[in-house]
Amino acid sequence: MQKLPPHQRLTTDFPILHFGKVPEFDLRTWDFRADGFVEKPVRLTYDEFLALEKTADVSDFHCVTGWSRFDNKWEGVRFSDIAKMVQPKTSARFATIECDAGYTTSLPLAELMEPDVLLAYIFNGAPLEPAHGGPLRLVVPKKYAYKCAKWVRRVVFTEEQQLGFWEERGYSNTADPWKEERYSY
Ligand SMILES: Nc1nc2c(c(=O)[nH]1)N[C@H]1C(S)=C(S)[C@@H](COP(=O)(O)O)O[C@H]1N2
Ligand SMILES: [Mo]
Repeated sequence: MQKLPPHQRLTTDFPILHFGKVPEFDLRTWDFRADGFVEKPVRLTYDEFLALEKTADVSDFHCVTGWSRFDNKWEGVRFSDIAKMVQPKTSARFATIECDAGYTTSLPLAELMEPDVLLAYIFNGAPLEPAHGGPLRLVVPKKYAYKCAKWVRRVVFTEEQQLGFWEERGYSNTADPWKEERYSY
């Protein structure tokens, strides 16, 4: 039996929640970049991204506002596979995820390297809808969902942690739902 983190309630639908409006994109010009403190920065087209090794993972999703959704099947590329490709310098200890529409979040590399952290483009067997972050979103099952950035375009490896959009506005930077780390105070 799955458990809910403290003070979360279960939902079976999939609420749509984000700041601003769903950004437009054109898969013919869309690209994904991974750079910063790395040996081999990359820029990939959508087709090149799809050609990377694909991994599936089923995980639970916990929004800091109090809803959780169990058993989401994500398919995409493991963050660790991207890291393997770009080869972070030894001084790189964090990454900032940059998205269309200006959203950002960041995490320690140690947490991003977990095998359940994906850059996902398929949700429950179908192409990820734009409203849920399509064409590409980050999925970090062990964190509140504001770490699960939608519309990802770039991963920047950094030496110091840059605070993300919600983290700058009072939400916890560590965001562990099991410890109920909702706010930064
Ligand atoms: N780009 C972007 N990603 C985002 C957000 C956002 O405002 N912008 N909100 C986050 C929050 S708070 C949640 S709960 C989830 C919601 O994902 P969903 O709309 O697919 O349910 O997206 C996260 N990723
Ligand atoms: Mo959220």
